[in-house]
Amino acid sequence: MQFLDKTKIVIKAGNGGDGCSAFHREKYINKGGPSGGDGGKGGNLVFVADPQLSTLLEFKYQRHYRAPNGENGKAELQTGRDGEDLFVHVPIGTIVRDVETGAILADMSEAGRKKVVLYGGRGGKGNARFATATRQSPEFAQNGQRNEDREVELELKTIADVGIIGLPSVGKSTILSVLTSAKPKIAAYHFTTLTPNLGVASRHGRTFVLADIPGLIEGAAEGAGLGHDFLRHIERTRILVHVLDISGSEGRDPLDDFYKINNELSKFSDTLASLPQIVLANKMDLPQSEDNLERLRAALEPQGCTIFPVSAATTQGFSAMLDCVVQMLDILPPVTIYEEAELDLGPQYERGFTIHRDDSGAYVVEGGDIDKLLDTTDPDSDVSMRRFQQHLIKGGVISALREMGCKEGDSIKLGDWEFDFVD
Ligand SMILES: Nc1nc2c(ncn2[C@@H]2O[C@H](COP(=O)(O)OP(=O)(O)OP(=O)(O)O)[C@@H](O)[C@H]2O)c(=O)[nH]1
Ligand SMILES: [Mg+2]
Repeated sequence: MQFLDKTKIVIKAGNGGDGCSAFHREKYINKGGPSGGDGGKGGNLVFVADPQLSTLLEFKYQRHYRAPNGENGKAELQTGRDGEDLFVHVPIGTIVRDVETGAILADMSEAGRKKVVLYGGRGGKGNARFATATRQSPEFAQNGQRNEDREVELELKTIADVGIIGLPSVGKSTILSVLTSAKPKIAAYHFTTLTPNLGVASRHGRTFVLADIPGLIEGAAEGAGLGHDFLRHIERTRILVHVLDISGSEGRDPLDDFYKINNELSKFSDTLASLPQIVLANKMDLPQSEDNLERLRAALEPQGCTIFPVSAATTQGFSAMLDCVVQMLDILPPVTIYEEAELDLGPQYERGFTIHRDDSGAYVVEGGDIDKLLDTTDPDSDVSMRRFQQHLIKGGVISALREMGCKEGDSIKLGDWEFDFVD
């Protein structure tokens, strides 16, 4: 099975549909009242935490997610249809981060949760809306609000109560299979487990989720073995179960193993290093295990470490460990959920504008006032363009240009538009 736990995609909410500029027509009536309908709202971009999914793999193949635009308004006061919301399904535990700002937009940690991450643009008003007592035939309509592509990073950080860690082949997956109904691959070679496995355990009617990850080896932080990338999947657990091959069946000293793994944990993150840990001395059915257990106890128990001797092969010793885990979960804080940034409600125009001259000598006018004006101007309509000019005058842009020495025929740039200054 392929697996992917970090990737970037591009998302966009739908644009608002443009308002329509039209006049009511009827036989024998030359020009009726303004009848242009409003544009529809653009679709929202919504993330959904889907329990059916366990990898971000599909996002490697489809990278663009754009919600449909609102329909333009039509004649006879017909409002354009709203764009439908686009639902992007992600595995539980996926964090959505804005690439440009690094802000967390969503933490999809609860099954079934829906979160609007980008709002669709509002539709433009049709010319019918602009009719007033003195302006009975407005020929302009408003453009819908435009949205832009945004790049977001998806990161899957599994949510589980208990993380199972240890060197390869110490029996982590076997233990998961003993405690839960999960059927992970188990074999007598290293790195049998290649991606995280989840399972649900229960004890006296209480249930909790266990995550079994690939084996770690010394130097994982520097990329040895499968590296330490999978450790992110146990950063959001509440207890670590550290599994040791207490028989030393592969010729290692279990106490050495214990220190090696903890060393790798601290290299990865403080979060991991400070999680409460219990030790499972596994493979107690094999020779040498009693002696090694004695030594382990003598070394670690004085430091406050709790050790449970078990055998996954004979399934013995797990009751005491399960009781302990359940008791600990009762008092430990819940799994970390990340704080989400304030929602982006589409373009929010800041007030004001600035003018500077570019290399070609053109006067470049920029700022929220200008963006808003450009977004709501329809360049194909004379009346809309006249309103645009009036706003430039009323808003002080023209006089500011004059003050900067702008003369008849000089070039002015507003967004994508370029024109000559006419005084
Ligand atoms: N004798 C004995 N063998 C065990 C015990 N637990 C696991 N094993 C064996 O140890 C080998 C490795 O078990 P896994 O559960 O695949 O080990 P793992 O820690 O998940 O290994 P990786 O996924 O490679 O990191 C298998 O051959 C198991 O049958 C045990 O309690 N006693
Ligand atoms: Mg395994």
